Amino acid sequence: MTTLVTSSPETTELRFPTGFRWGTATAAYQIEGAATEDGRTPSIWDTFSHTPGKVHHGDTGDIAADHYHRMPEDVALMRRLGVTDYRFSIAWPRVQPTGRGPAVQKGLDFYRRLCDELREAGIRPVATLYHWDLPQELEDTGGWPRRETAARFAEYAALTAAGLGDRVATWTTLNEPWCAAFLGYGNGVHAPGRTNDADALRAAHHLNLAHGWAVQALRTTLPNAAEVSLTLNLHALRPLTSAAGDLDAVRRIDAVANRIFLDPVFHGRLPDDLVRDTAGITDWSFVQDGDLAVTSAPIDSLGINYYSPTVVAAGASESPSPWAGAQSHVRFLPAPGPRTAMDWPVDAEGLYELLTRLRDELPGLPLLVTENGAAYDDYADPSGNVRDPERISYLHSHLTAVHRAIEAGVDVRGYFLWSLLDNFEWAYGYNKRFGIVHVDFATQRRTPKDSATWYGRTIARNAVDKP
Ligand code: IFM
Repeated sequence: MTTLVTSSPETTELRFPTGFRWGTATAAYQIEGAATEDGRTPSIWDTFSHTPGKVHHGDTGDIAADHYHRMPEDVALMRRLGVTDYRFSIAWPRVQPTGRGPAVQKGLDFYRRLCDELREAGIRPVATLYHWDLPQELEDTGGWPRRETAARFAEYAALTAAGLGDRVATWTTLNEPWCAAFLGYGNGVHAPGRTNDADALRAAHHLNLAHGWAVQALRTTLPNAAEVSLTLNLHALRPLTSAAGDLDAVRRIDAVANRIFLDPVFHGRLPDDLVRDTAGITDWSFVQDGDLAVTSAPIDSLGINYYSPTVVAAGASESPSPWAGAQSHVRFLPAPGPRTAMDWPVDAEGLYELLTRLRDELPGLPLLVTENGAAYDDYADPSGNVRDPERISYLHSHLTAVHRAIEAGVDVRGYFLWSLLDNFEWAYGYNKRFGIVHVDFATQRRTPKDSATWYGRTIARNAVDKP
């Protein structure tokens, strides 16, 4: 663990450990654009966003923040912020169009140039192999509910590691497999938009398997020093009351949202209660002998994406839901407090709860907060400034929670702010702005918001003010 330099009663600041990694995060489909350039083929998100009624306003990622053409400008923005790390994702349909065959050199070259630009700026490249842009051809042959897709992913991981292994410091296999499985195949609000609980559970298992096979491929291909990781959007769950029914609601959602990934990946098992709760949907016979040894291949760190907590109680919620069987036993309630433009409650305590849970459950495993941030209705005022005091307050409270977790003995190695740029926010299109840099999508003009200045100062101090 890094040395903790912490706060004393007299100081007015909360200081982070020496060597703490300060980053920003983005994802390929949300910022790159250039959807048909240099051999890239459609992903499930191209198909989904071009399907009428799926994305707000009919927005697509065809152009997005045009990062594919403006990458050096965006790296220069990060250099000015002083970030130590940049978390980006690699577009599978750019590197291995259609999900089969050899890597396309032009696709790899874009990421080689990005890494070179980052290195030049003194920024460590942190790459995610899958942030939801499955090649459409692989969906057409069954998508994540099909086992073969996991094998395809391992091949793509090996090809990409062979092409970029000399440049990328940290490799993350998957981003938020819960969303890929349950929003993509459960309630269908994400691509590919399918609504079948059994498929969602199969997808979750095959994503775990894809992760495990990819870890094996990365270990074989990469230098020993490479860090291999996974990012989960774990749910910070609260019961409405301490009544048994509400506590059982927490258990059910914990099984289908958290332990469905944590148990196979870190403990080599499936949660018994998950298998029992979902018996009416599937018999889990798609889990083959040896799979759980694969899914639990050791990794070097775990990334946590956190935005807000979830309050649950006994009851029932609407279908289609992303909760595979739990929906008829659980209802979801609004958490109290202020809300972001996503209508998500602002509650940093949930991040502290998750981090301390992981300290106890996975002792010795370094953690990274790989996403945290907030959407607000930002705009450039007549003098060209973008004032976003609510975002600064959100970031401050969450960094305070991270600091408190470190003081409580959690080995948090870094924090990646979501997001560097305003971008394509999936089903919300360009209607939600998470960036600390404002993007005028009509002109692609970038304007750092007040929160960017605040974050830059935080990085330079390696500290935030005491609340
Ligand atoms: O924009 C997304 C990101 O792609 C994954 N995590 C949550 C973010 C905000 O919704």
